[in-house]
Amino acid sequence: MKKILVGIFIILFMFQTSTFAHSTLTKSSPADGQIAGNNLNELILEFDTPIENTSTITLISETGEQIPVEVSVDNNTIVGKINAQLKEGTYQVSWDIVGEDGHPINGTYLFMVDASETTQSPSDQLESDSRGSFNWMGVVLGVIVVLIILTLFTKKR
Ligand SMILES: [Cu+2]
Repeated sequence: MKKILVGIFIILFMFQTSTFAHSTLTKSSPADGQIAGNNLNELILEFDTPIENTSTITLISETGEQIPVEVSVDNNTIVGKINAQLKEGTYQVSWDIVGEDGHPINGTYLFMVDASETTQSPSDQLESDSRGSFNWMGVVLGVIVVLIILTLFTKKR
């Protein structure tokens, strides 16, 4: 009976920590501290869980000017379209979200705009990131398959 109770407590504890973990920012474009070109026209923030549609971001220039962004939320991602061309300087992104567990969470990070840089569009960048890891997985799987075939072949002989 004691063992069962201890087991139940352990399961409840694990369930609680996994269910009630705060949502956090896992990836953004531009990233924290990144130097972007002045062709930058969108911000993309990815979180580790789905977030509420009321979640938002604000973009503030180093002179304290708020740059209008058209915010849309899709599952775990916030996209902010920037309709004006950004001047050179440092910008602060503030994100203010309601996570999967209903907790409001916020944070800020900075990025720079330098006219001599040309950034890929953020969505291209995120796509090439995932494409890169997919290719890597493919290579690993390929090597494993070759090893299995070689092992089978040598065993048969
Ligand atoms: Cu939370």
